[in-house]
Amino acid sequence: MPVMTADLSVDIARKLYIDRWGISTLTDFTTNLYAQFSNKSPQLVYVRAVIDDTNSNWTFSDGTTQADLGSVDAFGTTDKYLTIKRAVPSTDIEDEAFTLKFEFYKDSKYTQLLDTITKAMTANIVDFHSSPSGWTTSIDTFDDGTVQGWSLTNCSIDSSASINGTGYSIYYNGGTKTIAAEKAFTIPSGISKAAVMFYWGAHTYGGYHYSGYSAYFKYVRVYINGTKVYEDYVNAGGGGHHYIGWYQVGIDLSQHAGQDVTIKIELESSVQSYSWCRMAIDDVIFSYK
Ligand SMILES: [Ca+2]
Repeated sequence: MPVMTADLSVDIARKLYIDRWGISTLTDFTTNLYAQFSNKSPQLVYVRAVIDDTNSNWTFSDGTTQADLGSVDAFGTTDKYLTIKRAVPSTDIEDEAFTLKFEFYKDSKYTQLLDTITKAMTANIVDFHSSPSGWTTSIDTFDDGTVQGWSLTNCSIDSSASINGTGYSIYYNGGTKTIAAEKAFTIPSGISKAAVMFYWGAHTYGGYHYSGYSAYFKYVRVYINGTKVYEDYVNAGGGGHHYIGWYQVGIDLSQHAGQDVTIKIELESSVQSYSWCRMAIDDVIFSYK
């Protein structure tokens, strides 16, 4: 007997942390969310995300409040990437609430609704570079030329890139590679907010003299104690030069109050012959209150 129900769940970080310093010159900014969907039913389902924000601050990157994300595999898990947008605030904002609703449909035309999951979100948009009051903040700038406690794989501290214009960053320049930086953080007990934020940037070059050769910056991933909690499928590049700029990622650690956690940041490139990808990580912010 076929049944018309689905057993669905979604993992998504519900507390957003954004360093206002890095977006202060923009009118609007976007931030990328990572959602891991699990579908324990034997049918393919289609997921639509809806932003419900009574203050109309947040939309998806195209300015709408609805995004059709495509299918979630049967008897399996599927990763989805959402980009949401807000006007840059002129002062720090904490605990700004909005709702993210996921609607699951039986059909690709999104007409037969099976299930709905609602997630209460909060956003903290704070200038962490200005020692915000109430927060305990440290920033690894690498500008002293040292690793500042980070263990590096396939990358090094280098003066070729730095978000301050002078100084150093974690850096790689070369062919196809996954680079990683790992460090342990102690999150005190009794705190209500905690996050690691960082900036990554990339510059790719595909050898244009050789048809079809290209270089791509592929993924940003973050792991807490070895478990992947964030992924962004960037997939930017191609032939010629592509300047991918600086972007920031914020990871909620508030659920780890009273614990030591290991954070691993991973960047992945895909490069063909006569091509390269330069990747950097800088200004890793650890803050809690
Ligand atoms: Ca730096």
